[in-house]
Amino acid sequence: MTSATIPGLEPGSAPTRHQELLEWVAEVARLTQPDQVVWSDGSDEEWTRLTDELLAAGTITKLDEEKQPNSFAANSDPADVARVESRTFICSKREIDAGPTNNWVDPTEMRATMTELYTGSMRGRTMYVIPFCMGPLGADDPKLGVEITDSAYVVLSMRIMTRVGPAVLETLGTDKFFVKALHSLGAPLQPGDTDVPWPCNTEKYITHFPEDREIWSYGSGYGGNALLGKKCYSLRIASAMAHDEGWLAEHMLILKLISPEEKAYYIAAAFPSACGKTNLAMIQPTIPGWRAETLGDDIAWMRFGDDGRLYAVNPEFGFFGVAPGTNWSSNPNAMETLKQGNTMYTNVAVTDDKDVWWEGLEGSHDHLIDWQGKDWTPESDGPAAHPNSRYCVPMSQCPIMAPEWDDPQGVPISAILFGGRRKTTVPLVTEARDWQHGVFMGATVGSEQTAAAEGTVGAIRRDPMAMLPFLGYNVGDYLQHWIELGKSADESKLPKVFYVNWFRRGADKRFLWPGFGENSRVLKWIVERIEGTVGGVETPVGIVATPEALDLDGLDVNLDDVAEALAVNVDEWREEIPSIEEWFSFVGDKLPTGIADEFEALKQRLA
Ligand code: SAT
Ligand code: MN
Repeated sequence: MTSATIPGLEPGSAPTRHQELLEWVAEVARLTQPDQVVWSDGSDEEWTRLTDELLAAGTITKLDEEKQPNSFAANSDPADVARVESRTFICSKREIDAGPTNNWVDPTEMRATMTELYTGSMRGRTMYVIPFCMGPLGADDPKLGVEITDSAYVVLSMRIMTRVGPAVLETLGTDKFFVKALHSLGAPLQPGDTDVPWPCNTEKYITHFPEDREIWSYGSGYGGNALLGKKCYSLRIASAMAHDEGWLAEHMLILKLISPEEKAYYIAAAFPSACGKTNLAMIQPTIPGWRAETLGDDIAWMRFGDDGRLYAVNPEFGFFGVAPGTNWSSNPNAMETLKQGNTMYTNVAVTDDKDVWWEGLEGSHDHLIDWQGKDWTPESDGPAAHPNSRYCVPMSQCPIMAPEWDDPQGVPISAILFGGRRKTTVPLVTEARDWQHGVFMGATVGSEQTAAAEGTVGAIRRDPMAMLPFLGYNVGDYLQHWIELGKSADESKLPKVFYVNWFRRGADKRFLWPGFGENSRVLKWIVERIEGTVGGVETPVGIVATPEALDLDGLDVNLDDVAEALAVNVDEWREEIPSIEEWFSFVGDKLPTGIADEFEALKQRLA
């Protein structure tokens, strides 16, 4: 088929006059050779048409309309269930600019390899063109993108996760810049072939060209590999943009905490995966009079406002949350969000009456259809839901969404929290002495590996600012960028930085701190530190709360446990030194002097 004969490519048929976009769409269609080109408009009609198609293809199951209105459950290929870090590439022109934490291939070589893979890769399929915007469309400098994909599941998920629809094309006009995000499942169909429910390819590439602000993805249909507005654009490409333009693209939730005096504090927090980021984003405080609202659970874009404060915007439009462990007690607000419907679940289990279930959800079932579409009973071997099964749901449905979540101005951040999952050593909450010390804390974020990720369970993986898999450039340059932003700002207006660890355990392996909603007690201490109304103790690692300074009213907890959760044990910290040393030598020559200085000072304080 020549491009002239691909339906949807006829001159004048596209809903835009943006020349560069039209040329790119035609070029990709000539390369990938789809049966037709369809421009996505994000409409309800499109949602119905595509969900009907995926129902017929066996990709998704319609859930019970009463229990899960307008919602569906998809099962992926069992080999396509998560982001693939080993197949994720930062193809900067120079290898040094990708840094030691990323896979790098020369961009010319990568483009050649992938161009070959894309040749004819959409045969027998529809090529969708999805104009989208990360962050509010009304921003001064809206961050636009266009994803081309041959997956209807991606079209549906992008409608939930990003701002789509005719207003995006309008904003694009005839010449506005946009990020080109190309995605193909790599599963062409020959005439007469029958399709599989979840097409993908065993060969996968998740590739970024940071200087060109382009994303090329091939072979996977799942999550961050395929919904290119999320980690690919809003973290990897955006972090490179942010470095050049003087702002921050971070793997952070945004939380609004409201005191009994009705004063609002905005908090951004970065944690590696499996540390309860979504639960904290939707926390229900247990202390009387305190309330919380949310603005986001995964990504924050932060820039200084005219008043010198750091303002955060969530670029996303939906939640793509891990299902297992989510329930009415760990995260009632997520459960309420899902109850509203309009949700695309992936790799959860489905009950006989077409509701969803996953490990950790209330209720038990004698029979389920598991994430691989097989019969499941409590006697079955594996879990019913995949550990990385997800819900994809519009953010606007969350009952505690802060009204200002969609404000292009963003919200002024008072505190930045870093944290990880640590059984020992790291206190429940530590305040950084100043910005540079806070950047050092972020640079050394470490978390014990859980079973859900690659690597040895229990080993500590260093994950700077929880950005390890999401940096679009050299980690040393990234840390330097953080330091410089702090230097350029009015120190008194900078957010205070804290390090939290909800996961410390006693000698008998018990958690020392109850976590979940009770974490509001730690948040209260943080707010009081911001206000300067509460004390803390200077320790070699920073300013730590005392049990007396924490509001423990009504909490059924052993005071010794709290003291142990807050303890700074110098011997444990000395043991921490070699592991930080190893991480910094991996970062290499680009480790900022400021960070090396902080490390030296810490060693001296521990000596
Ligand atoms: O698959 S995603 O990258 O979107 C989610 C995650 O891994 O955090
Ligand atoms: Mn994330």
